[in-house]
Amino acid sequence: MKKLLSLGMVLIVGLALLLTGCGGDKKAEQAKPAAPQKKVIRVAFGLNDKSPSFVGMTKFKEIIAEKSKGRYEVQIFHSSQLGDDLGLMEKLKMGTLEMTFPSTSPIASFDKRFMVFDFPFLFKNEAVVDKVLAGPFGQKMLKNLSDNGIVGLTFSENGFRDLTNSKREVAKLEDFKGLKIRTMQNPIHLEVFKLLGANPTPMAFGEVFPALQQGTIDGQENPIATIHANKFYEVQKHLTLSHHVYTPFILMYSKKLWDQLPPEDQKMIQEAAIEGAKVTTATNRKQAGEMIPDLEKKGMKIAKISDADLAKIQEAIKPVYDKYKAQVGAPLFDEMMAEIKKAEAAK
Ligand code: KDG
Repeated sequence: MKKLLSLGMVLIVGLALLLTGCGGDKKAEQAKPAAPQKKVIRVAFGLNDKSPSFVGMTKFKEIIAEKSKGRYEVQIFHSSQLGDDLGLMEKLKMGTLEMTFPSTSPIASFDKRFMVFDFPFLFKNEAVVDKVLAGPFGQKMLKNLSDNGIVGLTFSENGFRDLTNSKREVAKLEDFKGLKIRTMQNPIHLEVFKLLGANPTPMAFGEVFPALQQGTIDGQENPIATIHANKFYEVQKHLTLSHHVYTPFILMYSKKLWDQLPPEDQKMIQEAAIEGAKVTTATNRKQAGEMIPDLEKKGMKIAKISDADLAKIQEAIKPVYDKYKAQVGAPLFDEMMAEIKKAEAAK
């Protein structure tokens, strides 16, 4: 009987070991190195998933997945899901977010040197923009960001900005009078619209559509692709092809988090960012041309500014140059103007 009992015990213990995967195998499993944790790069921004930037960031995500062989995963947060430009840059400085890409204009809130891009009618065309941003001046501006806990990876394109409003056609200086225009959070942009006789108000991008819809503001200004992607045509009848300022985007990384990355990964991320930015820029330029007829089809009335009216507008906003040149730093301003002249002269 005793023998039978102990045989039964042996059988039960054996069965239990089999079911739990056996002591020996378990040890082997524990000894196996744990699969390396996927590193996450979160990139957050204000524009939506129809924007050229979303297309560019999707390319960035694909390149990172391929080049890192799955070690890194890029997560995209569009439409101000994680906050507005100023809040996102704060997160980068604190090291609680990896990447964002504001226009250069809100960067002025903590570094006035970046207002150098905000003077109106600086760049004649995209070829000049490309030369200046890729040249020594542009590269120096990217490096300047490191004074603020941010790594400037590369320029990308927001683009030439055009004006929309719900009140009337704007094609002459007098037409700006009293219009409540939303601007980016930047003193030069505010001053320009004041000098034109409008009533400007700064606002984060995420608040613009509801403010236009509710009529707290009459108009706003942004590149064609954004006007289209964000359906501003649903609440704005008038579009003026003013091209009054060009704003670059800067793809940026938190310096705190960047400094923790191995150099080969830094190189991979920077190269992927440059490729992503190229896709954004090409998409933006394609859309800028293609989407004007569609905006017209959707009911927008398109106005152009004649050369004579443009001269009057430019005269009215001249004081902004004297007022802000010193704040930006006269040598920096002069350096950029020299680069622009050089780029304009180059074939
Ligand atoms: O994602 C970037 C946007 O938030 C942004 O900078 C858009 O040009 C812009 C604006 O008008 O705020």
